[in-house]
Amino acid sequence: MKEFPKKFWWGAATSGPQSEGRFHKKHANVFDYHYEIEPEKFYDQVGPDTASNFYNDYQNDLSLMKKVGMNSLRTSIQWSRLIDDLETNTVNSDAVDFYNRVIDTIIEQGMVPVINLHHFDLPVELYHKYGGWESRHVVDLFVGFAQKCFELFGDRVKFWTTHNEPMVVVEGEYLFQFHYPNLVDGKKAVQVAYHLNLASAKAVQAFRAMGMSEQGNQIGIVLNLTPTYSASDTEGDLEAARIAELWNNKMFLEPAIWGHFPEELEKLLIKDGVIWQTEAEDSTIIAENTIDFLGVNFYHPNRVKAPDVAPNSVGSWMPDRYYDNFDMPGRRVNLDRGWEIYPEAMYDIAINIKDNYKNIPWYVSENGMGVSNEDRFIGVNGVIEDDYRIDFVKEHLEWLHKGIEAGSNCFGYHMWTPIDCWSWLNAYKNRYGFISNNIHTQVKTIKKSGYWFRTVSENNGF
Ligand code: BGP
Repeated sequence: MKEFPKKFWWGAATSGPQSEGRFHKKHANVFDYHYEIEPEKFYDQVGPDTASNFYNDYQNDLSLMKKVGMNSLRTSIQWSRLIDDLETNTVNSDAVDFYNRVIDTIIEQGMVPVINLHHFDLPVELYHKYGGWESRHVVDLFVGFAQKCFELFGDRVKFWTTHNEPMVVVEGEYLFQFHYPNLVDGKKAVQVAYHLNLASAKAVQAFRAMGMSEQGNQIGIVLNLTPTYSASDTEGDLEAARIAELWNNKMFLEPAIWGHFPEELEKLLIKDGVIWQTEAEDSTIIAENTIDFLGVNFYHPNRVKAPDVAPNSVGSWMPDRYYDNFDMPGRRVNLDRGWEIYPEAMYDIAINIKDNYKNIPWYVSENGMGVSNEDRFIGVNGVIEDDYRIDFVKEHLEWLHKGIEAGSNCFGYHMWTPIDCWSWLNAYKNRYGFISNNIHTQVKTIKKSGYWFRTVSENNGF
């Protein structure tokens, strides 16, 4: 029996834009807008309009979550729903009412609500008017939105996070063209990464200035800590891995926990002429407003090798001039999503946090397996028999457990996701939930993994 620490969070994560549906929303976020202009880019042309209908179905959804043994749930408040006037931060009363009902119901169902503030869902007007996260003004507007959330819901929500996977915003929007506005602009990407860090620190500052910590509340950030493994021990491959790690992980992890950017990264960006613009007070704000706890999303490792082409080749600046992806022969893969399965990384993450990041309290804020066409696994009783998901979670939990035994301060494990939800460009192609969702009827049914998770949660281990 692998027993986990007392009061361990057994739960799952979703987000507003992926679960609620667009109902009654005044503003469009970048995804709502992208779907409006290019629906063909989305799998089967399914957009975020209905998503998993959480806006209408939240009571039933939350009671199903309770049934699969969840004692905690992360979702997000949509900026594009809560705020009516994006400049002055007046709130939308229907939205306040909706989020109040959601938070109250989560608590009534015996789950700890964890509320995230930004899950890739910038109101698109702020991109069109100001260039979104390229602009300091947007940083300040975000802080205003965050303050409203703390003020309205901080009496009941004890755990807050500023961003979910901010690096995905940088990469999707500014480097590799998988999120609107699909730019390829290394210099802007660097500035956006800086502003997202600044926005997080400023939101933490506002949180503390409002006395949230005195009320026993905590604030953190959710990062996709994809550990980097070099293809070999040659100097070139190790160097590639070091720089990939600096860019992908330390860019957000070091400011969040140590209060400053990694010196080596700053030097590299200066040498390449792409360093961010700052203002005098920023470094103090970042230094003084580090996080209380960390959320770690982990799906797959990142394997790299020395680049085939020399980094000083002629062309526009991209961070991956310093490393190429390495497809390790013989790796295990979830072919539906194309991601390598490497549960040992859970242990490496746990030890990295323990040894290099103050052994800060942290939890696995997302882990999971997106599988297509799960109807092929429906058993005689009508339940999806997703044994592959149970095996996947077990293996990850085993390695996590070893990390905890070695002293890492992990306090929970959240699956992506409770109920099959809408997943950006992939829409409903890959399903991750403990609970399936028929997107035509919105009928939701617990999968075998959901029943299994309930026993794990009840036994605090397996
Ligand atoms: C994470 C995001 C989630 C979710 C998940 C699954 O990066 O935080 O929002 O989407 O990945 O990935 P995908 O939807 O791309 O399959």
